[in-house]
Amino acid sequence: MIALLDYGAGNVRSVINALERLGETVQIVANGDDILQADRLVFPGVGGFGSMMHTLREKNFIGPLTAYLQSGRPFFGICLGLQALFDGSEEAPGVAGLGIIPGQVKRFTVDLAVPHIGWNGIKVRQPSRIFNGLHGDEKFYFVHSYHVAPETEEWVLTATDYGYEFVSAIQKGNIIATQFHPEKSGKAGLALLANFLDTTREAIIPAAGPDPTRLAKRIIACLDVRTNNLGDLVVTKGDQYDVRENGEVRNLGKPVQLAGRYYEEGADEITFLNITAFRDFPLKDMPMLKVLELTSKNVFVPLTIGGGIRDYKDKDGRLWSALEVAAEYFRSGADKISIGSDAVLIVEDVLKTGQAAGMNSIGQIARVYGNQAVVISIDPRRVYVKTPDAVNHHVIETTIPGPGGEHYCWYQCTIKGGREGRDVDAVTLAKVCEQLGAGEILLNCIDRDGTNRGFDLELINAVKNAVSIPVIASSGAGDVTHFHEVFTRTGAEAALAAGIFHRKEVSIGEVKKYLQDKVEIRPV
Ligand code: 1PR
Repeated sequence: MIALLDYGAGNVRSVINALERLGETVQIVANGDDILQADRLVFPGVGGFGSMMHTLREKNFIGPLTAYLQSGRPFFGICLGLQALFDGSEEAPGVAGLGIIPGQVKRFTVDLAVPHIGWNGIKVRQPSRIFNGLHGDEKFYFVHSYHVAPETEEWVLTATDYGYEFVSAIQKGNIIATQFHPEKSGKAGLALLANFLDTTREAIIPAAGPDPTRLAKRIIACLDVRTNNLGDLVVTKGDQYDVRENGEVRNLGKPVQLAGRYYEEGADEITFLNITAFRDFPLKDMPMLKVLELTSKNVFVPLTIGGGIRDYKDKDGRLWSALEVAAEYFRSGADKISIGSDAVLIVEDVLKTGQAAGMNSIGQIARVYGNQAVVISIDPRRVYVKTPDAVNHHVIETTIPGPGGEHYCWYQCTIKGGREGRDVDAVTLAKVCEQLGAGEILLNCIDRDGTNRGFDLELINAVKNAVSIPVIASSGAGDVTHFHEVFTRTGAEAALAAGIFHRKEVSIGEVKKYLQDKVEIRPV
């Protein structure tokens, strides 16, 4: 039995799944006494530092937690569960942390995308049992905008490079805490957690060690999901967003099985898009929640879910906020949610009124679950114009002339799965969403979707140059060289593909094999 401290702010499902996979029974801490009685305690932190400390105080957990930490019993903190051990954080000035390790939590000051999202390495500074069986060159999944800065080196367990070196794990006696998420770090992460659970294992320093460590470019498998004519939930795939063939919805497999296959093949993340949720209430019958629950039991890399995240009135007249819809997804195992149509409507509002409605879904969800949990999925298509000032939008000069020989175009955002074009361009949308609190952009392209012609590099560069959050390039991958192209000719942090993986034309392993030694990746 292992105790898990859940202060109700986010996705603890994946930590529970990882611990259960390792044969543990997990008891969720309900009160201070449960903490005091625990033999081993895991603390996965999510959300913001201020709200975390506030909730711990409100629930009267601070005293028991401090007593537990001073007792010498095994403790594993993850992400904010590491940051909580420090004196305070720039994220919430004036809010005291637990003060177990002297030092502060600081925001990244780097010329790189923040949050730091993805798979990065570790440089081991001390022997620890958690490294048993690791080579030392494994990568782990990070997602954070703040990092810890201890006053002394004494308890630094690992360091990682992102613009500069920061502390990525600490160990003080039996207290171990990592900035990265072992529960989302595939087999290496599970091995590390298994080592923590078995306190009899020997403390070692792994043989290899990268210096500097490098953030990997991510390869993401995307599953567009909807119900087919028979009422079954299937993975489908469109051709420029048209998912029907001879009147039938294309059926490329079952969501849970396909996600499992991509995990085994080495996908760095998996994204589910519920593509018809704009018209159906996404929580009705809850099939996607079931898909997430089942997938997250076997897939230990980050899961994103999109489709229908907006305020909604159900058939009984009950109003569901976008935050409530997202909360259901997080509870079922999602690590990030993606917002498509609603983001366009929010940005239209901002552009019209000069400010966002206080209750907008992007800001609301980011406040509770953290910016990194909010992805904006953009569905743009090219609109050609004759001159750069023909429209009041972000126009680019293009090397792919339009049907009338035009050398300029802008990228029009659409809603409802490409069915409705709106008067907002993709660059403006990305910029405004970043200001509203989004942590990442999933940049699709209707012109390229399903065509196998490669990514639209001009679109990706235009958006990437306008924002400082990570951009996931999507749509059009047709062979391994397209991944190399997108990573060397744009600044995209990740590349997403669907059709080539579903149709088994190229496997994720083959993509990674091709990129190995050319681009930093997480080896399979
Ligand atoms: O608007 O918040 O309800 O979210 C709906 C979500 O569903 C959006 O993220 C939108 O992109 C997605 N969506 C809606 N309709 C479709 C469709 O295809 N008819 N899928 C759709 C979008 C695009 C990619 C695809 C890549 C890679 N699919 O996700 O996987 O283009 O494909 P490829 O590698 O085969 O070229 P909301």
